[in-house]
This record gives sequence, C-alpha cells and structure tokens, in this order.
Amino acid sequence: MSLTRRQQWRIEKIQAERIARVDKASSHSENLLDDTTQAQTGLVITRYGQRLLIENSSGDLIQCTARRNIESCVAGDQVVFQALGNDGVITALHKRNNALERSHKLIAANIDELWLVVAIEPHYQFDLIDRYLIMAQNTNLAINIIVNKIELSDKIEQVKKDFAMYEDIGYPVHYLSVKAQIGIDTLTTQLDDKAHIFLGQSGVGKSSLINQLIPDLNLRVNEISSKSKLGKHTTTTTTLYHIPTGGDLIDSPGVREFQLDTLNAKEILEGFREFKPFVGQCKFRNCAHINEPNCTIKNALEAGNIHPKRYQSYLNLIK
Ligand SMILES: Nc1nc2c(ncn2[C@@H]2O[C@H](COP(=O)(O)OP(=O)(O)OP(=O)(O)O)[C@@H](O)[C@H]2O)c(=O)[nH]1
Ligand SMILES: [Mg+2]
Ligand SMILES: [Zn+2]
Repeated sequence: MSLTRRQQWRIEKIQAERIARVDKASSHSENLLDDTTQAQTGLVITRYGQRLLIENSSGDLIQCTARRNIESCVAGDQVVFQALGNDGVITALHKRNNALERSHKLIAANIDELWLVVAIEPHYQFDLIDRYLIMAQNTNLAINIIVNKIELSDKIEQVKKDFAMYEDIGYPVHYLSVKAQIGIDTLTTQLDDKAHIFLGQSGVGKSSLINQLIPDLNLRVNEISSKSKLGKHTTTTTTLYHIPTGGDLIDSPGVREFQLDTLNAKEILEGFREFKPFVGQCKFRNCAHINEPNCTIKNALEAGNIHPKRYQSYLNLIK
C-alpha cells in the first residue's frame, strides 16, 4: 500500500503530536490522570512477526503490536506505546539517527558501531567482507572485524596476512577464539557505552561471543554442519541486549549472501575507502575504472597503492 504525500504528512503529524504529549506528560505530573498517562516511551528489544517486545523506562518488557500506519519498527528503535494490561500498542516511532538495511530489509536502528564477525570455519570470504565494509561506509558507521575460531587455523600467518589488507586501510581487526578464550578480555574493553551490532554469516560464533560478553544470557548456539561447514541459522530474530557495564549489544541472524542492490555504482565506489584519494582524477570524467586509459585507480593498483583483491572485488560488484 503506498500513501499519498498528504496521507504521509498527516501520519507524521499525528505521530509527532503523540511524542510531544508523552514528553509533556512525563514532565508534568498533574497530567497523570488524563487518558494519555498510559502512553510511554520505550525501546524495541526484538521483533517476531507482527509482535514486538518493548522495554519501558523501568526495564519491564511489554509485548506490543504496532498500529498499521506506523513504519516497521526494529531493534534499537524508540517508540511511543500504550500498555493495555499485559499487551501494548505502538502509536508512534521516534525519528531515527540511522537505520541499517541489508538486501532491502531493515535490520536495526540507532546503531553506533558495527562488528563484522568472520571465522576460520565457515571460512571467511573476501567478497562478503567487502560488502559489509561498503555498507558501513555508506551508512557512515564505524566497523570492526572480528576473526573468530583462530584456534582452528594451522596457518595463522596467512590469516594475519589476509587481514593486514584491511588493517592497512584503517579497519580494526581482532583475532579471537571463544573456545580457547583468546582475545575476549581485550574485546570487552572496546565495547563502550554505545549501541553495537554483531553481523556476519551463520555459524561464525556471534551468539557464542555475546554469551561470553554478557554472562547469564545463555543464548542458543548451534554446531555448524560437519558436511557443508556452514552454520544452521540458529539465531532467527535480531535482538538487543544490555551490557551490564553499559552499552548495548545486538545479535542478528546470519545470512549466507547479501547483495548491495540498494546502492548505485557511485556508492559502491565510495564504499572502497582507500580509493578515495584517486577518485575524480581519471582522464575521463565518467571513467568506470575498468579498461579506460589514464585511469588513476588502475594506476594506483599498478603502483601497489590499491590491493589487487580489493580491486577485483570492486570489479565483481559493479559488473
Ligand atoms: N572451534 C570453535 N568453535 C566456536 C568458537 N566460537 C563459537 N564456536 C562454535 O560455532 C558454532 C556456531 O556458533 P553460534 O554462536 O551459534 O554462531 P552464530 O554466528 O550465532 O550463528 P547464527 O545464529 O546461525 O547466525 C557453535 O557450535 C559454537 O560452539 C570458537 O572460537 N572456536
Ligand atoms: Mg546466533
Ligand atoms: Zn578511472
């Protein structure tokens, strides 16, 4: 169903009024008796189907459904809701700082930092890593790479060489093993008082890691298939957890593949942060940096200033 601009404007106006009313009610206790008292601001913890779990300001969880005219809410969203007994209804969505989208699907909102988790098994893939980095670049969010299960590698030097390519262009890389308890403490000190989200393929250990970082949580984790070495899609909903020392951690379900089909060629190019100094200086203004003569990107590649794997990844994505 698509709304006319006028309908859209009207819905936004009503939502803004509801938000303003709750803000006002919470600052004027004399309003406590009018019928808006049950309207409160809450945080979306998770969504399953049409139902949402909302946390109110006292930390209680309330199951809610959203009014039909409210845009889809996701973990991390701030909403206005009215509790009706044990149930509730969401009546307005607060303006987001940002929204994270993957393959046209909204994943989470109001994120401060992304953590891409990869592993020795299922083995990391450069093109998938590059897709996440491009997504981060285009949403203006900091992204860190976690390489988990390093105790499984007998070629750790090669692994470090592979990821040096990312460290060289400014992405922090953390080598970790949940099983062998390597690197966990250092990671803990990096998770500050912000909203962090763990992303990556199924079976890399996102939930296992969150279980380490938030004791007593006991999230379900699952063996990866011994035959295909792929994860079994154990986590099915994106869920926000509070870190006891401050900050939030969002666990998300692993995906095997994702396309950057919401991005155009320019955005994909901008997603390669180390290409930036060379962009805009090619002989042809509309240079696609493939076969054109006097292309500064290709010159940078030949001079060793752009890694061949990254350039190949660029070609794969724009073709
Ligand atoms: N060998 C080894 N196995 C690990 C390590 N960390 C996690 N695992 C195992 O990897 C498997 C998958 O872990 P999960 O935490 O379920 O992975 P996930 O990324 O949350 O997967 P989805 O929820 O499907 O996206 C489990 O059997 C874990 O015990 C590690 O450091 N080393
Ligand atoms: Mg999981
Ligand atoms: Zn060029």
